[in-house]
Amino acid sequence: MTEHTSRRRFLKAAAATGALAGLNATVLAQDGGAGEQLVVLDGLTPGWLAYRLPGGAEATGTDQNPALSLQEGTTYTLVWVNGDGQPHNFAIQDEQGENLEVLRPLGIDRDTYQQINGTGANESVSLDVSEGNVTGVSAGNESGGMAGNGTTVGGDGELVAQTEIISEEGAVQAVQFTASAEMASYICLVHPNTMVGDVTVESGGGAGNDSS
Ligand SMILES: [Cu+2]
Repeated sequence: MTEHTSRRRFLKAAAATGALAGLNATVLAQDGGAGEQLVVLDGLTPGWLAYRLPGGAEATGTDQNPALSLQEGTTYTLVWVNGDGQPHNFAIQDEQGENLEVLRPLGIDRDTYQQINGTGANESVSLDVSEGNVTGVSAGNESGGMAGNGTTVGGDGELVAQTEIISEEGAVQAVQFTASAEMASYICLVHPNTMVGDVTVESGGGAGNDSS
């Protein structure tokens, strides 16, 4: 507990003293960097499957409800597809089972989801996010996968505690969220007993190398 507090204090101090290199790197990684902040799930009534997990964890596509290991303060983009035509949605809960109001919905169309899902699981990818929409993805080298069709979705900047329920097989959804220590699980609120997995958040982020 003390450790955690002191680390937080260190982070605050680092930010205050202008250790902005780290901050810029995070922003860069969000819309241009490695695929480590990208999560790709398949929503199925018996459980979520993962095609891409954060932090380079291996996604088998067959393990049900794999844990999401996140770094505190890092922003992730999560895209998922309705895999079975049943109603599903997405929320992140704390240990008490409260839905956390941390999700920023992004527009995405099926083609873009397919492009994202077509990238190799350990391939580095960048997402093109423009005006609240995921508009394209480039894998590895810049192979210009820009599909500039804007599927408009409301409220840039508005955070929600749960996403809309989507019921059509093949329908897709995308959200962004920034990992915080209170996050404990991800869940479909229609199937809270089967579609639920752990979220673990490692505090400190990139501040592990305090060699001052
Ligand atoms: Cu569900």
